[in-house]
Amino acid sequence: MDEKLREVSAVFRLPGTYLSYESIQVGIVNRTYKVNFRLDDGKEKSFLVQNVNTYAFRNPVGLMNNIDLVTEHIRAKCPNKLSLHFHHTQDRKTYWLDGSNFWRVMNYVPSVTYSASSDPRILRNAGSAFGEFQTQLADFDIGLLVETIPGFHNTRGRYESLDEAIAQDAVGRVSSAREEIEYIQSIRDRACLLTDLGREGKLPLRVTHNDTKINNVLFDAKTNDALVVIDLDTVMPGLMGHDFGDAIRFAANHVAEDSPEYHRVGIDLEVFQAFAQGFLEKTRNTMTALELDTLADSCVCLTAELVVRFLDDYLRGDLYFKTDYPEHNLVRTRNQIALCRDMIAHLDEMHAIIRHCAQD
Ligand code: GN1
Ligand code: MG
Repeated sequence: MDEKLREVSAVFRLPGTYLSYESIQVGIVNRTYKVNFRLDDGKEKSFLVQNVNTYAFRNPVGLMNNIDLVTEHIRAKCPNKLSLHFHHTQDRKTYWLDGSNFWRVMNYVPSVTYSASSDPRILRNAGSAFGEFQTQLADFDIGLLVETIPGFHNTRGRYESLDEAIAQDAVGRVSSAREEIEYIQSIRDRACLLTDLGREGKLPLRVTHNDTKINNVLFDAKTNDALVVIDLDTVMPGLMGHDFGDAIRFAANHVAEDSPEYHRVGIDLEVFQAFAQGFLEKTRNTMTALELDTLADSCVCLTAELVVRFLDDYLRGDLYFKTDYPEHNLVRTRNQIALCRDMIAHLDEMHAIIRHCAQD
């Protein structure tokens, strides 16, 4: 890897002398490395090198164009806030295509990230950061964006893909996932609520982030203020509930999404409330009544969608998500099913919390 990263660093004309690299273990689609350099003045500086997964992102050039437009829009609005900065190659591109490998390089922002936290302030700040991200892009022309993954949050489409994977049983795993298949099929209509309302034109299309895991917010290590929202690969036209629901699915689970301790899986309502407070503080003035009424349901929709995606990938032989062991996607599936069940059991409380936060 060392040789490759030296080569990529040279293509992006990074300054100074290459010292070392570290793999960053966050994210289960792209591959990320921190490369460390010694500058001419003796100081050390780091950069983030990413190998974009072109199996997931079929149009990486369009994706980079989306990111350029969106970051430019946010920079123009908030010139004093930290924003993502991509390095250019000699021919002024923000990417380098090396055979089938798609590379890009960003400035490394000294910061901390959390894959989980029970500190209400951190959760509130994360909610506020994602809420603000949406409001900053409220006047952005949706027509300029390409869909980096067509049908990304089309839950009905995700179910159709799952149906196909079950019918094909390409790697002979269907028999090991009978119960999971049965459960996720039984909540199909509930899971597709957001998709259906969107299609019927009852929920407004907005520019959304679409991958709102809490570890996609960088925090100041000392103050825990949110610095910037990262991972803009899936910024596309979407629904408000996609961002809220996915964030809750990830951050408000008592355990990580791939934990096999299914009995501990469940929604932490304190975390839910703290995130909702931050998110609604920024968005409640622009939110429609139906968006607000379906915000709690969106958490179930997004969790069910991930069940469908993890299960689909398991049945197809782990083509999409990175896995560390053969049952990894099945464990993720089971975990997210347990979360789905628990959310459904607590839905009334979730609705009440949302209503309360909207009035604050
Ligand atoms: C992927 O790789 P990462 O952490 O950015 C996925 C999300 C899933 C998530 C589940 C482009 O995100 O949609 O919610 O894994 N991103 C893509 O951990 O598919
Ligand atoms: Mg991502």
